[in-house]
Amino acid sequence: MNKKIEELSIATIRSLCIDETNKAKSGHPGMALGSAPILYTLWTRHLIANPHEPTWFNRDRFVLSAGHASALLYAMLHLSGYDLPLDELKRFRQIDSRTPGHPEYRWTVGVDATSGPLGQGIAQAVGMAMAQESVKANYPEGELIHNHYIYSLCGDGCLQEGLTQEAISLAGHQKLNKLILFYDANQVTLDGALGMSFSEDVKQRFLASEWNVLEVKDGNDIEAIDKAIIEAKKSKEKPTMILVHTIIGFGSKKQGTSAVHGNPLGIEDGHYTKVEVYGFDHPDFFIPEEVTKHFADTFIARGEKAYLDNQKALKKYAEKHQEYLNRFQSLIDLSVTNYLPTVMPDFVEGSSTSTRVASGKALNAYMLSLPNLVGGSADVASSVMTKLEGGVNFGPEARHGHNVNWGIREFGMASAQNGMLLHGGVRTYVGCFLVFADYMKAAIRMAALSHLPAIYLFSHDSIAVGEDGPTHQPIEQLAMLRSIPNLRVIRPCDERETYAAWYQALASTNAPTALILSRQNLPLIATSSAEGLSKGAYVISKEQAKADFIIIATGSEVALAIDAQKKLKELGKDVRVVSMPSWELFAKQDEEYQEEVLSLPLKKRISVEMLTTFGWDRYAAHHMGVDTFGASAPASDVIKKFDFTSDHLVKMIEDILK
Ligand SMILES: Cc1ncc(C[n+]2csc(CCOP(=O)(O)OP(=O)(O)O)c2C)c(N)n1
Repeated sequence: MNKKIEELSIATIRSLCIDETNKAKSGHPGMALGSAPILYTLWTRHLIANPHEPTWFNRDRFVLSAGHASALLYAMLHLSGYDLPLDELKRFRQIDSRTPGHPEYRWTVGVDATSGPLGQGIAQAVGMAMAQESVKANYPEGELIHNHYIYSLCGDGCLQEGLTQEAISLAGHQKLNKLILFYDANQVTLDGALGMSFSEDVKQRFLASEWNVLEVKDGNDIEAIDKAIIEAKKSKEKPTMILVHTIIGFGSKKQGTSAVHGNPLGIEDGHYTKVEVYGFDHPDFFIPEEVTKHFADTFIARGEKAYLDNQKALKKYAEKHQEYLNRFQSLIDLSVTNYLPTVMPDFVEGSSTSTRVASGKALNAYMLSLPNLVGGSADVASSVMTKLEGGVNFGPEARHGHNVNWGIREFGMASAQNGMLLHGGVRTYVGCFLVFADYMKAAIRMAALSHLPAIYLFSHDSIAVGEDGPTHQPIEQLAMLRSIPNLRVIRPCDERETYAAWYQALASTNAPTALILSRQNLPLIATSSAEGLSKGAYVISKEQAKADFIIIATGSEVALAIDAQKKLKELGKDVRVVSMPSWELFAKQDEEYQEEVLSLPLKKRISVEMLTTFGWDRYAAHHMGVDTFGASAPASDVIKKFDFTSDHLVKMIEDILK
């Protein structure tokens, strides 16, 4: 390879990073300048993707885990022919530009994952690698049509995050050999030298987690980087970490210090760095023609050829496996509605079951027609009912398996689930106790922000957990989940609503769904309805003639509300009961419907939910809830202690109506 064009290309990339951040007067040039040769080498010599078919399913994936180095990614995407014009680089970090502060999936073409919250990118890359294995193994000779690498770039910051150890440990255990992680080891973070807070031997950590570890001593040595990638791609059993020693802010007068981590170089230092150090004496945002051609000859040519080869492979595959190919192609985009049964099963009137068990049954029923559902829990499969009966465990020896044993890695699990969905071809669910949703919060937020149809099964959904006590009894978690934009939270009241909730979750293609499930048995309510659930709230038990009052209940409290309604009737009070499994679905209904369901003013409504009352003010002026931590005792005693009984509800309503 012509050394001159390589040097010129890297100088161009680096100069673009300086110009983007300088023009924006904002952004993070440090890591971008330090790791430019890594991405240059990857892009021009290895990465396979087609800028003209940016969502091509068999492309390699790239996750910039250190999302703050976004200026670098945008420079790479522009030079590689993606639909990201130079003007967008000039509008880096400005309102509505395609170059936001941190990379955003579904916003900028060529960005494979939203990243920026440090650590999550690595976990997402791990999920991508899992999804690839699952897709490949679930089709006969799947590797003929689907087989690619997953690359990620992280910095010191990502590896300080606890989440990454969960992800690294999982990837090693799962032997995800198609995963290649570059570690930009520049020994500097935002506040200063990494040594102020970190002294562990990262290589040993990866080795202990069953990874391949390679090292590049000089981050400007592209032959050494290339050699490491070639070596990493040969790995048959292990994911590979390539530790690259780099200099933060390479070339700047402030190189090697945190001063260049998150501050643009400024005009003077920018000019000095570009001209004196890189030998790049051109106007801002200048791209030499040879560089454009170099990217066309390397990255673009390789990607286009690989794309055409893959199209040929798909055609050939069709000769042998047409039906499988149809399925393969129909499942890439995450929509599974064509596979969902349209009729609900019959439920046994008078039966009683916990909604976690109902969820397990629903999952297994839907699985019969859904070939690509993969999921599991953080070591609580038998409590949260996340197992596919008769299913095989997903693992190195059984990539076709649909049951994932995530281990006790809630955050890693939720974050990797995002990666699986970003990759596509699979639909997923993950489960744990509701109280531990807090451990997953940042990944749930990421799913919602990235418009991923993740599914969360959260069981043991109130103080009715019982003996495990306040550490295991969720109080504020439901309010937390409801506060996340674009997350649909559904707390079904019985088996029928649970089936319907699963349908809603699977039918979604661009929003995650959390199903909130009870540990304790709940009676099947004769008037519960799938259609009602789809609207978020509905009248589940009508008033006799003219309602004096409305009880709004969710999940396990719906039966209690109906019980109170009966008692109130005997006292001459005419009350309506509304089941409100989902605020978000209800908020999507038109005003007329909303007013029809909640036809009385706020002060004539009470919310009943065995969790915090926080947030319920929007639907009711009165609340029956639990605003303190719970207590450890058998469930019935805890419920008694908190007076969560229909008698108490009756008394509250009588007092209000007085
Ligand atoms: C979870 C999380 N915490 C904090 C931050 C803020 N932050 C952004 S970059 C950074 C330092 C990262 O250090 P490193 O990975 O070494 O990047 P470099 O200094 O090399 O650019 C911090 C603390 C963040 N983006 N995400």
